[in-house]
Amino acid sequence: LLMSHIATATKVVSRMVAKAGLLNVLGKTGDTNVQGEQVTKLDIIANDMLQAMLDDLPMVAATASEEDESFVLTSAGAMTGRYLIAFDPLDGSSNIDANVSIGTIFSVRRRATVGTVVKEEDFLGPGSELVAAGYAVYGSSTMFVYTTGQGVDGFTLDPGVGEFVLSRPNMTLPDTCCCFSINQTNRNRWSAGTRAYVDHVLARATPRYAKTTGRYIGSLVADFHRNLIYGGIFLYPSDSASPGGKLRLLFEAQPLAMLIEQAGGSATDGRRRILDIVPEGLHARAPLVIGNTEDVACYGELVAAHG
Ligand code: AHM
Ligand code: MG
Repeated sequence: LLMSHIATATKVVSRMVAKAGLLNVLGKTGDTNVQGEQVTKLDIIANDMLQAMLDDLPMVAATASEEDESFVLTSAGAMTGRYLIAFDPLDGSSNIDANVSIGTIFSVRRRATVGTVVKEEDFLGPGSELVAAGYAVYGSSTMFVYTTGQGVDGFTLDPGVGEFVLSRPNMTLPDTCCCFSINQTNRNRWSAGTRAYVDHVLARATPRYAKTTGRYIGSLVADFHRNLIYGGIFLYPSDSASPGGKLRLLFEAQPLAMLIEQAGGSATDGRRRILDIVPEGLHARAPLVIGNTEDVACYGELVAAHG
């Protein structure tokens, strides 16, 4: 029931994204969010839609969003609900106005005690405690991909009937590093270890990287989805401008780390497994290195050697 409510919300967001150019919902609102980023009109629409779909579910106690400073109690389940939902309602929002793929990322956590008022700390467990995670990607088709800890399944939205149809059962990473994804304009801000790894890949001198190709969309969810299908590695490392990383631990890194591990891959911050990191706050950030285990490990070795 919970998955179907989240999936329904993503169907509505998918329709809004598809019609955005016709409905005067492109562009920015003029506000900045808790992250200090420009808020787009579709960010708000997607945020409101997810919150509304989860508000009347007695099993959900509260939701937390990348767009909101604090968590929000639901009307139906604030005291009794067993689950806490965290989401990035519209990831990749800088790409919206250019019709480039964007998406929604979510995670589900079971709270320790039911029947008490939800506290922020209830959200701040390691990702290893998640009971489900997933995303929708609004691309050339809309896909809904999720895990409940027993593998990863992908569903394609059939717009004719308005239903998600199982199109990629049991998704697993192919064992090739097809795609290499990093924003290389940040190079002069990287650590020596990150530069060493990027140079190693770009040299294409080892069998592993001989056929690797660079791919970077700038929508994490779309970059992740492509790499899950083709194999590869995505990196948003710490750099001198963002020493703690740019991406959000709760709203982006944790759910995608659960998915990648379920698909046979790994996610680290360069040194630690993402799912072991305890967030310091709802909007905590983390460096993210995610993809095939062999490649994530290779990055870790070069960071350990060079810093
Ligand atoms: P957001 O669109 O939810 O704010 O997410 C941040 C985005 C990610 O989707 C993407 O991976 C990253 O920021 C791109 O950052 P950059 O433009 O610095 O390469
Ligand atoms: Mg995001």
